[in-house]
Amino acid sequence: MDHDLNDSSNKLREVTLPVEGMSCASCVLTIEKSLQKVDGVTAAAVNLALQTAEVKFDQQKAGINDLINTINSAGYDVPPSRPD
Ligand SMILES: [Cu+2]
Repeated sequence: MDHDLNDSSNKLREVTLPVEGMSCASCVLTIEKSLQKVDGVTAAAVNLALQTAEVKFDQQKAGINDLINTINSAGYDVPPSRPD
């Protein structure tokens, strides 16, 4: 039988990333749509007031670097922050 150390409930991870450079609702939409296109991302919610992006993703398909790269490609910065 399989002894899988990766509990399936741990595959999904949720992170909140700081995002710099957003100024309006369309920035929010741009980032949300970009993140939602990333393979493994199941949900993305960007908060303009807090300047954050809350992302749920499958850790077997995507990593935090993928999320940061995606935000960067959309034209916004993710400043280095406290881990998690
Ligand atoms: Cu904008």
